[in-house]
Formats: sequence, C-alpha cells, structure tokens
Amino acid sequence: MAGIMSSTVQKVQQAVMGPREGDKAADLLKDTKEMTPKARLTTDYGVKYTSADDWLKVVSQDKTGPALLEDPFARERIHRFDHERIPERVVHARGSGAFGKFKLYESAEDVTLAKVLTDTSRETPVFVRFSTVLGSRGSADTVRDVRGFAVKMYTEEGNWDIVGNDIPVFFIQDAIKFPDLIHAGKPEPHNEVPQAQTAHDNFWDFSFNHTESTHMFMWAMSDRGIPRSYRMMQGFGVNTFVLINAQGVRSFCKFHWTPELGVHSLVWDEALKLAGQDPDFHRKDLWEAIENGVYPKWRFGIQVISEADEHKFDFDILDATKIWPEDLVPVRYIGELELNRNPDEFFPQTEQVAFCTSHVVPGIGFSNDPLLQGRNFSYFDTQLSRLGINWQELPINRPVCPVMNFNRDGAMRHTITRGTVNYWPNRFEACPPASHAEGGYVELAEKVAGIKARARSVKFQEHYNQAQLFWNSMSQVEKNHMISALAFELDHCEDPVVYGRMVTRLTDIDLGLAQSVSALAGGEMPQRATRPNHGRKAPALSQTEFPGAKPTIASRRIAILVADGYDAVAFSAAYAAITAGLATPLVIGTKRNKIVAADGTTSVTPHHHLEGFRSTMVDALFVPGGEQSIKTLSRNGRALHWVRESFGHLKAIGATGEAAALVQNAIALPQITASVSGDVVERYGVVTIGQVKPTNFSEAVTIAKGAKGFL
Ligand code: HDD
Repeated sequence: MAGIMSSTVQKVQQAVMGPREGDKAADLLKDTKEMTPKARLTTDYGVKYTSADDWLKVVSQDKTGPALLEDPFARERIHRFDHERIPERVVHARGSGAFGKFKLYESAEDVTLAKVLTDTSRETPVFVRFSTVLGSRGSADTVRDVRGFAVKMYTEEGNWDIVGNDIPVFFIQDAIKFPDLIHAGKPEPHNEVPQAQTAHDNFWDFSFNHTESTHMFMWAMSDRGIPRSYRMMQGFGVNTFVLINAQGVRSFCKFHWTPELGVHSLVWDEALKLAGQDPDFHRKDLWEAIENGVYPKWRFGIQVISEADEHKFDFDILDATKIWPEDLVPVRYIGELELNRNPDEFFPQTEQVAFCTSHVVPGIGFSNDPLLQGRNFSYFDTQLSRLGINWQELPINRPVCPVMNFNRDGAMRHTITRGTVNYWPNRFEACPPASHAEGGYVELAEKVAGIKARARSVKFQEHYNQAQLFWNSMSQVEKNHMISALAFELDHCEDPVVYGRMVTRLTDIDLGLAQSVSALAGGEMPQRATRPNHGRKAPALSQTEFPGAKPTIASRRIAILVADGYDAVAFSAAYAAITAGLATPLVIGTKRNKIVAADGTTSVTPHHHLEGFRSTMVDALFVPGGEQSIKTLSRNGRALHWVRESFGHLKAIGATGEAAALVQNAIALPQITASVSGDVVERYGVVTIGQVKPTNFSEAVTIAKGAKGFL
C-alpha cells in the first residue's frame, strides 16, 4: 500500500506544474488551482467521488442492468460536458497566447500623461493573444491570412488593450463595412467552403467592389500573410489614437511592436503542407520558445503627429487603409515587450481573454478614425454574446488595480460588494468619482461642430498610392511571391467575372504585376497601366530590408538526420553547437528507437522518425557523415525527400563527410565541393564543411541563411 501511495504521489506531482516563482507580473495575475497530491476527485459541490468510472446501475448477478438517472455524479459530469463550448470568436477564433511584461525605457511625457508610457521604473504585466482572422477555432495556423496581435496591459491605472494586427493597414475605412468584409472572407454561405482562406469568389468580389481594400490585400498577398512564427511578426495598433500630455496638448499616434528576431515568413509550399502536417505549428512554436527560455521580445514604438500637422499629408491620417510612412513620421522606440510565461490552462486564459479597443488609460484617447469609432462599439458588444455581461470579472480579464463601482448583478456575477448603497451620489459619499489629480480619466475639451451626414473626407477617396508604394518597395523575390500568391488565390475563384476584374484592378498598381498574374490565373491580358506609377519606395516595408534584424539561430529548429552507423563526432559537435546557439536540435532517425553510431558504442534515441516528422517543421537540416548511415539514408525515399524539400524551401543544409555526396545527389547539384576544414562554402544555400568544429556549424547556418535573406 505504501508503495502504491508513493507512486501515486509521484504521478500527481508530475501532473502538477507547480507554482512559478519570482515573477512579480505573473503573481499579480495568478488565479490558479493546483492539483496537490492530497487532492481528491470531487463534484462541483465538493463531495468526494468513490468512482468516476461506472454510472450507478441496478445490476443483476452478472453486473449488468439499467442506469439510474438518480446518479448525481454522472449527471453532473454529463451536464458539464454538454455545455463546455462557448461561441467561438466571430473573427480571430483561432489563437494562442502568453503572459509577459512591458517595460518602458524612455518616458514619452512630452506627448502623454499615461503612467505606463512615462514611468520607466514600472514593469507592467501583459497577456498577448495572436490569432488568424478567418479560420474557425480548429483551423490550421499557417494559412494565408492576417494575424491578430492583441495586447492586454494590466496597468496600475486600469487595463489598456492594443488590439492590433501584423499588418499596419486595414481592408476598410469605415466600421459599418465590417460585417460585409467578414461575410465575404469567411466560407461562402451556401456550402461553407472554403475554410480559413480568402481564395474564393466572394472575397475577391468584395475586394474589387471596395477599391479601398487594394492596399491591404497587397499586404495580405505578400509574405506577411504566411509568417514563420508569431514571434517574428510586427504588430500594429493600425488605428489612429490620440495622446494627451499633462499640459492638455493632444497629438495623433500609431502604436508599433517590432520583433527582436526580425520579420520572417514561410514559403507558400511550406505553409500549405504544414496546414496538414502540423496544424498547430505556430501555437507549438510560441510555446516551445517560452518553455526553452528563449523569450520572444518586441520593441514598442510610437509614431506621433501633432494636432497642428494633421492636414499636412497627402493622405488622411485618420484613414486606417494608410500607413504613416516612416521617412515622414519616424517610429520612436520607447519600450519593450517580453513574453515569458505560457498559460496554465488554455480555455480560462487564452479562450476567455477578451479585448476592447475602447479600453484605454488616462493619457490615451480616440481620434475620429471611423474604423476605430465603430470598433469601440463592437468589442464590448461581442464579449456580451461570447462571455456574458460579467466578462470583466474573469481572472484573465480582471484589472490588477482596484475596481469599485455601482454596476451590479447580471448572470454569473462573482464580485460581492458589502454596503447599503448601490448608487451615486449617496448620503455617505461612498465611492465618489476621481478628480483629475487623483488619476481620473478626463476627456479633453474639443470643439465639435458639423453637419450630420454619411460621408468621408476627400483624402479618404484615394486608394492606390500606398498600394503602389508597397509594391515598389518589395524586393524581386517578394514581388515574385506576391505574383504567385495572387495567381493562387484567383485560380481558386470560379467566376471569370471575379478573376477577370481583379486582374484589371492590378493595373492600377503595376502593369507588369497585372500581366504576370493574368498569364497564370486567366482573365484578359491587360495591355496598359490604368495609372502611372509614382515610383516612390519606403524601404521599411520590405522584409528583406527590415531594419534591425540581427541574424541568429536562437530558437530555430535544426534537424539532424541519422541512421545506424552515423559519425558520432560530427553529430556531437553539431549538436553542441546548435544547443550553444540556443537553437533546438531535433534528431530525426530512420526509427524512433536507439540508433548506434559507426564507433559501435555511441548511440542516440531520435526525437522523431523520418515519416512522423517532416522537413517543413524545421528551419535547417544537418546530416553527419558515416558510411553505413549515408548508405541507408541514400536508399530511403523519405530521407532524400527531406533533403530535396529543405533545399526547395530555401533552408540551410549542412553536411559533413559522406553526407556531402548524399546532399549533392539528392538535389542533383553538380558542383558542391566539400571545403577544407573550417571553411564555409555556400552555394545555392547549401553549406558543406570539411570538418566540423564545435562552433562553425551554427555560424555556417547563420551565414547561409543571412545570404539567402531567409532568416
Ligand atoms: Fe477586430 C477581434 C484586430 C477591425 C470587430 N479584432 C479582433 C481580434 C483582433 C482584432 C486582434 C482578436 C482579439 C482576441 O484575440 O481576442 N480588428 C482588428 C484590427 C482591426 C479590426 C487590427 C482594424 C484596424 N474588428 C474590426 C472592426 C470591427 C471588429 C472594424 C467591427 C466593427 N474584432 C471585432 C470583433 C472581435 C474582433 C467582432 C471578435 C472577437 C472579439 O472581437 O473579441 O468584435
């Protein structure tokens, strides 16, 4: 008995993740029950179970018989299960989140009085949820789509949500169009096809009918639509907000998150395959990086335009389909976001987190951006149908500062407020509003006069300049990817009216683009540009030119391919170098049981076998030599496919000794020459090294990937 008990305790201890120490930000947000070894299975009303395996029955001698509806334990379990689902988000249903902290390193007190943006001694806890937009909750991560980047900052003055995307502009200018946009993008109404993609008639019909969406669909068709990782995406608040400083001066502002790792994408073929091979690719990637302690980080930046300069631009600064080009309005980096803790349980945290654009703190306000104004209505409203009126009491949504008011009741009310009054003003002067000096939110007095009308400013009518700016700013590789993306999407449109018209729309951006897409996807071949190309570029828009991206292998996955008879020395050197570079080595074997090295004594148990894991799931490939191992791998179709596919997806491939020939043969490259010791030969992205030193493999990977602009 003692033996049984101690092993149970051990198992329970394994199941319990245990409290996390030392993270002040995390402690503030903690509302987690622990499964201690003493815990026993109980009903929700606290009574202990003796069996959770058999429904109460009237049994005969052979122990069979009818089940009794009387069984409260069984009924509770089924009731709970029947009601487990809540409505999924109407958009951004598929997502993944993490906790972290926001740290300010430069005060922005010249433009705002928000303490979170002026007090450099603070550490503000955050929860961030990344998402796709169109797919349902169970859809794949790597589809072509915009990615949500929603940040909740639990500040001492209340929650501040920046509900942004990985693309700095939006499809529409006025929120009234949002239901049409989403209806057109989601699966078609008659057959609920296709899932999680814009590659269908209705979306492109909508796009043609909304010239304002031209700029955004160019971004969505660029490599931004298929990020390598949530950790390698920019984030943008998109809308124009307002900052107010202590002197009462108002400025316009856009918010930016810029990833430390740079901006990187999958290639389309990888994205397509991953959607089937590992639909949780992005979810796992974020989790893995945090568990490995390679915490994702973003710099936080603001672009600010003074009220006096509002009309000095050739676009309307309140139009969410326009960027503020960085050469005109530089980004001022003032803080840093770090994600460092995975959620304890997905549903109560990642699924129940709820954001509102309208939730800002003193010092931050709203502009007349018509998209933002509508969003400020929509988010609270949608939380009501998803989570109910008391959604802000859920642990993940609760502010960390005091909340006290006379809002009462409603389904699922948790808060219990003692006292005899529930209104203001009251004879006790209990819970009065705060003055400005006490940190109360004050709306800046602003003169508003006008004619009630459904209208947009003249500058809102111009829809192509920035679409052209974006196209012009792309490298040739990025342009080729965009042509392929558009050709893929339009090929999935069945109606010739839809793809034919879209091809003509592309002539508003660039004749060459329109012709290249038409040559593949059909439609009448355009003969002339509808408007001249202004020729302007903005380098910050290109991923290959992305400023500040320092090539690194940290947090990347590198596969090491082995069969029996592999070269243990090369293997260990590479393994050590990968680990030292903070990358994740994944040993992929012909089988998942012990694989023995050429020396006959060293062995390794692979993380995965060749069929179970695919090249798409890693960033680079290393094959150590070893006569027998290479002989086996050369005869294995899947192994050859690993090498060919890695090459096709522009991955760095390292090989030593006999493995160089394997790589050469697999990809039919005539001229790979193994270099002398320590030299790195980089040809077509393939790296061969004569003799591996503990450090040079990771250097080689870095150099090769940097050279290809792939990192
Ligand atoms: Fe939205 C969710 C981002 C326009 C209405 N939106 C949602 C999420 C993100 C965005 C990241 C997921 C939040 C989460 O993880 O829980 N949305 C944007 C951006 C937009 C935008 C960057 C343009 C600048 N959205 C937009 C408009 C409307 C909405 C114009 C409606 C008028 N969005 C919603 C919503 C959602 C939502 C229906 C669904 C789930 C939720 O709010 O909480 O209210």
